[in-house]
Amino acid sequence: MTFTSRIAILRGAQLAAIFLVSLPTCRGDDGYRLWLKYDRVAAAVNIQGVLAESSSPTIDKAQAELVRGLSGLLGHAVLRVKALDRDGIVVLKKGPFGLKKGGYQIRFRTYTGHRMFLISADEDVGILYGAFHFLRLVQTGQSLDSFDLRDEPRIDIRMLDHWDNLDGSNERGYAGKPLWKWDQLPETLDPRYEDYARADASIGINAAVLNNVNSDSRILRADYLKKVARLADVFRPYGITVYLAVSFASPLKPPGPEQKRKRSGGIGTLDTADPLNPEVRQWWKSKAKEIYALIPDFGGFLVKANSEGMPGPQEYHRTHADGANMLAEALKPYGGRVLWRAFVYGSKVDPDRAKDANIEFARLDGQFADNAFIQIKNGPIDFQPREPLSPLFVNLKKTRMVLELQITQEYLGHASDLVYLGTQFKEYLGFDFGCPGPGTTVAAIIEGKVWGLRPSIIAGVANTGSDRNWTGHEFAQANWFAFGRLAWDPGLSPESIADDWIRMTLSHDEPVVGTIKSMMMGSWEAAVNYQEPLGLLHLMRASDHYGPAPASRVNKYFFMDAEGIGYERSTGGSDMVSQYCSPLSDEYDSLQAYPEKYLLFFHKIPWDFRMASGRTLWDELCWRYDSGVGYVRQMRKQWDSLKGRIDPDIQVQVSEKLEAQEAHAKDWRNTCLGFFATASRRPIP
Ligand code: GCW
Repeated sequence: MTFTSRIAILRGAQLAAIFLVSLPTCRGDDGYRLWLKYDRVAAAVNIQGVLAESSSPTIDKAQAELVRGLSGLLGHAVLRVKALDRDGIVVLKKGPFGLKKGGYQIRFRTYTGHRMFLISADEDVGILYGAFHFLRLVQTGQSLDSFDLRDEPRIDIRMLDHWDNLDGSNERGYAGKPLWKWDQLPETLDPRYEDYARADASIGINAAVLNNVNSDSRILRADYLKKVARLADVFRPYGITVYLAVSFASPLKPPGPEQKRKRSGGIGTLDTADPLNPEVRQWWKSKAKEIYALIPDFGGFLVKANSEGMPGPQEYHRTHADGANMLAEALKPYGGRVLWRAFVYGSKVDPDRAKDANIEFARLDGQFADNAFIQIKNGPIDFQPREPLSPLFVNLKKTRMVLELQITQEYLGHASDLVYLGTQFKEYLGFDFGCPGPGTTVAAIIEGKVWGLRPSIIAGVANTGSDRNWTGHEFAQANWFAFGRLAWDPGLSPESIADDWIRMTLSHDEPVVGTIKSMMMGSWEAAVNYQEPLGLLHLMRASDHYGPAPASRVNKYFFMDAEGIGYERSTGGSDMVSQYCSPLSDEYDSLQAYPEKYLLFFHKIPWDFRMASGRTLWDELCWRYDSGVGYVRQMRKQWDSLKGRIDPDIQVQVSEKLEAQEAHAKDWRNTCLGFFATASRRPIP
């Protein structure tokens, strides 16, 4: 299979030759190389060698990546060189240039008579990121004569949270087993660890929580810490800092056989985990000391406390702040951080689950140590297909926050549905609360621009696993990619990110790129429509969160009767709207200037309510479900039209998945509308 692609045009003669040729694609692609495919591209630029002015583990990796990548992309050997003695050398240069950590410049220059590319940064890791950016420019065929850019990350810590368990399983993972082979560590290193680090670094990810937030306290045992240290050694040259999710019960004695729930036991010798108990505090301090002796740049702890059965300070009548601050104190001497999750709910706090996290945490604002962060999921419930943003983002004004997004498709069709999440991440990051003033977007808050609190952190629950293609679905790779790119720069457009990913992963052929991009761009909206449109929630099967299983007309998430459907969270209902600030609270309270996408999240609406489209709510629901199915059908046609123009193996795999997705979407539509019809008693048009 061959195709012609024209990916770059040299404007002006200032650059050495770039010319266009037809090239074959690589056949039988197994997806392992992700977007770092360094197959020959149709454009050639005169690059002969890579010169590193200084050496360090990270700069050496940058140089090696450039040599490997450029040799593949250009189809001739690009060498490590020691002198700038000819044209076409990429020079890696360390500053100071006044760039922030991770930032870099890429410039085209003439130096001592030779034309060269300069990648410069103040820190080694900036050179590595610059190298990956340079490769991306070549790989995506961008015009090289405009190589004069300066790029810096807008968010300081860009983190993946792996929900990987120690027993070889992973929570909400759909791509095989966890990446880390705990039973083989620390003796044996899977080469995949380094490839994981390369992939992360290529999109600017610089932190990883290695284990599940439903943490097994054994992760803090000396034998496991050695395994963690070995992984940290692999990741360090790639600028990735390791964090661990820890159990609040860790200082307790191990669980006895009579304790059914393993989570209530620890690895220590104590009978309490009370955060105000001096022995407990000392236990954590000693543990921190032990960790930092092995991993000097250890990032810190992520904690899920008093949530879904995980232990926490409330068991000892202490607050989340007491718990977080105790850990913060233990980590402080070493520069470590505590990321304390706000994902808490329970009928004791408020019957409306959506209110719980805000009630529990807003009242503690100002009480957290300066190295303690509250990690907040985008929505107030969970990672539902679409949710309004959590009000906590504007109610914590004196507390550092982490935005937690979900890359793994727990509620969006696992690894079988093609759902591009770049658009979702962008919608959430760009959401403007409008108070204390316009421009109070989630991104601005997280970046520290609103309340002035740094460092800034964003986390994404990873979708990686042991599957050969890392993410189960080829297109789920794009979600990992998009997360990293948006974490680096929330200002990027999801469309341009998709464009890069397609060109790096699937094809340079313009019509092919256009078709795939158009499939991706509407795919999240379509999945929302065929699963839970207009702010509906939790209609999926309770166990695995896959497929429709609406159970009862009156439940925790919505009510439905002959009158209508939805959850009344207005001032006349649970009053959750008052957790937002004005003008948003008024908007959500009213039915007028109403964003329809959240309509049924905030209100119970009569079936005959007139929607913006002119349709009644009932007809709109039917229309939305059906349009979601229609979109998938359309994606199938679009994908089929690409036969022969993309790698045949990937074509077949994705084609099969799209077929299953259409069946999945139809199942959602038919099941949900059938269920709603039992209350609406209206025909499905
Ligand atoms: O939505 C729930 C998931 C759990 C997950 C939890 C959380 C890791 O169903 O599997 O546990 O969220 O985020 O803690």
